[in-house]
Amino acid sequence: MSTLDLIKDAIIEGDKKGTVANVEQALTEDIHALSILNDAMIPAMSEVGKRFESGEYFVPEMLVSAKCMKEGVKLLRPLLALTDMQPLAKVAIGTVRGDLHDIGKNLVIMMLEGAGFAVTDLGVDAPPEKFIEAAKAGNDVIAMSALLTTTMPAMKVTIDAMKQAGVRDTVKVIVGGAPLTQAYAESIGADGYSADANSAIRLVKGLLQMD
Ligand code: B1M
Repeated sequence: MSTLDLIKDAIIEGDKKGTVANVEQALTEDIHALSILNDAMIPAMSEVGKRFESGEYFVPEMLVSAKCMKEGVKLLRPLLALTDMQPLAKVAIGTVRGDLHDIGKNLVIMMLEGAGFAVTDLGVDAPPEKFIEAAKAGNDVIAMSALLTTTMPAMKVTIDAMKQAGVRDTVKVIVGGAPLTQAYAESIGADGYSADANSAIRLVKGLLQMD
C-alpha cells in the first residue's frame, strides 16, 4: 500500500497517530504537500462524508476523522503557504445570536477547510454586525448555523440587517442546523441550505459555480 493510501485509510478510520506518522513519512518521501492534501486527505474526508450520509458513520466517527484531518493539515499548512496555494473561495460562518451550539458549525468549518476553502469562524452568539463585517471583508459566502427553534429567526434578522447595510447582494448567504429546512431557508431569503457538513461543500461549490 502506498503512503498516500495509508494516510487516506488512517483518516477514514480516525487513527490520529497513524495520520501524523504517515503524513510525516510522505514528506520524507518528498511527496508534495498538495498531493498529500488532494490525493489522500481530501478524498478521505469525502469518503467519511459519504459514510455519514449513508448512515454507516455517525457524528463521533466524523469528529474523530475531522481531528485527524486537522492534525495532518497542521503539518502541511506551512508548506502549502509556501506553494502559494490559493483557497477556492472565502467563507465566514457563525452560530447566530442567542445560540451557543458550535459542534456542528465546527464540523462544517473542518469539512470546508478540508475541501480547500479559507474559512473565518465568527464564533457563537454572533450578532448581525459580525456577519455584515465579514461580508465587507471580502468573503464570498456567509454561512449561519442555528440549533434552536428560538434562534432560527435571528437568521432572518441577520439577512435583513445585511440588506440594510447594503451588503446582502455582495455575497451568497447559506444556512444550516438541525431544526432548519430548505423551505425555511427560502422563506427568509437565504441562497441555500445544507443539512450536513458534507453537503455544505457541494452547496458552496454549486453557488459559486465550481462544480
Ligand atoms: Co442544546 N439543545 N441547548 N445544548 N443541544 C438541542 C439543540 C435540543 C434539540 C435538545 C433537545 O431538547 N432534544 C434543544 C433545542 C430544542 C428546540 O429548539 N426545539 C436544546 C436546548 C433546548 C438547549 C438549551 C435551551 C437547554 C437549556 O439551557 N435549557 C440550551 C441553549 C443554550 C443556547 O444556545 N443559548 C442548550 C445548551 C446546550 C449545551 C451548551 C449543553 C450543548 C452545546 C455544546 C456546544 O455546542 N458546544 C448542547 C447540546 C450538545 C445539544 C444537543 C444534545 C446536541 C447538538 C449537537 O452538537 N449535535 C442537541 C440535541 C440534538 O441535536 N439531538 C441540543 C451534533 C452536531 C454535529 O449536529 O449541530 O445539528 P448539528 O450540526 C450538523 C447539521 O445540523 C449541519 O451540519 C452539522 C454536521 O453534520 N449544520 C450546518 C449545522 N450548522 C450548519 C451550518 C451550515 C450548514 C450545515 O451552514 C450552511
